[in-house]
Amino acid sequence: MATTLTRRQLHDLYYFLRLNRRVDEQLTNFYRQGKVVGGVYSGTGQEAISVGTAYALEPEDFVGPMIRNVGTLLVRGYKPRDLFLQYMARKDGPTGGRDANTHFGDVGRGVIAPISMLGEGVNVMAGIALAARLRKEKRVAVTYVGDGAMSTGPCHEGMNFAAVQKLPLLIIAENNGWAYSTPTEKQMAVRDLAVRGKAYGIPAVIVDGNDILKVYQATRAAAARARQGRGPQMIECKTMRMKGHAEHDAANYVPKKTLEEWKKKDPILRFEKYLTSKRLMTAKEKAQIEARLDEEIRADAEFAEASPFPPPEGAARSVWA
Ligand SMILES: Cc1ncc(C[n+]2csc(CCOP(=O)(O)OP(=O)(O)O)c2C)c(N)n1
Ligand SMILES: [Mg+2]
Repeated sequence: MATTLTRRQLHDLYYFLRLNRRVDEQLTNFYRQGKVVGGVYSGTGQEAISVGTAYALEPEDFVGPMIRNVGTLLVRGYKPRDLFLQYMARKDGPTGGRDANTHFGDVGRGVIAPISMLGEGVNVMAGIALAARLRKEKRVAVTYVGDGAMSTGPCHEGMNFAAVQKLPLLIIAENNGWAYSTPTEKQMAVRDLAVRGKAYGIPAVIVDGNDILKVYQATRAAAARARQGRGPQMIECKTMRMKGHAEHDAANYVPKKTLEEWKKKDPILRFEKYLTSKRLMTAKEKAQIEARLDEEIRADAEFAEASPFPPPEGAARSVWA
């Protein structure tokens, strides 16, 4: 795992991985306490993809995170409280209680809100990349696509368009083995999502999505190529969805053995082992990071729970049609 990251940056990566996991855990607690409006979709087991890709970008780049990419939002400056408020549909949240999961964004932070119709995010982010080029801005746009989302027509239209137009689009294909209860082998006749990128003329690499340094390095390299005008780039990240589709889904259709095998490849434990074995993080430093997380999660959970629900008379505000 050769790397040019500084010790400080490595600790940053570890912090964001743990923050991502801790936010998901807190959201699960809120869900079980009946405080969440709707469902909770976690990125457990896939944190290295969200954090590693987002951390490798420049501030002017645009990301289009999907529901499991809370780590991307955190790296982009959103706070745990934003997620807590949002999932509990509170007034002080990013959508003021109008949406109850991650359908929010902020152009100022380069975050484009997800689109629920799977595959369409590719087109939207291709459009962002096109806009950047027309304005002669050196921005890269990043779209996250699941194995299931990659089966949709819009995804293929977007990939082809980006390839023909040579847009600075990064396609992060998250191959986590499942699309709800459908395993990838019932989803597609090829083994790798990467071949689909190549079929459209998009250079594609496959990385271990549970190895944050590999994800980071692949993203840095791909973003640099895209920035140089070499067109869209694809990174297929092999990983595993470690929970059900959402909290309501116990995922009894996933073989226990598969889960046990993937548990050993947990991206956070692996990175922690790497850092400690290479003496890049001491036990004391690790404890300090965890103490900081304890405090952040506690304070933000408290803040979110104290936030009121939005007033009913404001329900029609921002409704255009
Ligand atoms: C066009 C479309 N069809 C179906 C759905 C319902 N749906 C939401 S998430 C999901 C599974 C997505 O699987 P994948 O793309 O692999 O992402 P993952 O959940 O594994 O992160 C489905 C079928 C949808 N949102 N959009
Ligand atoms: Mg999937």
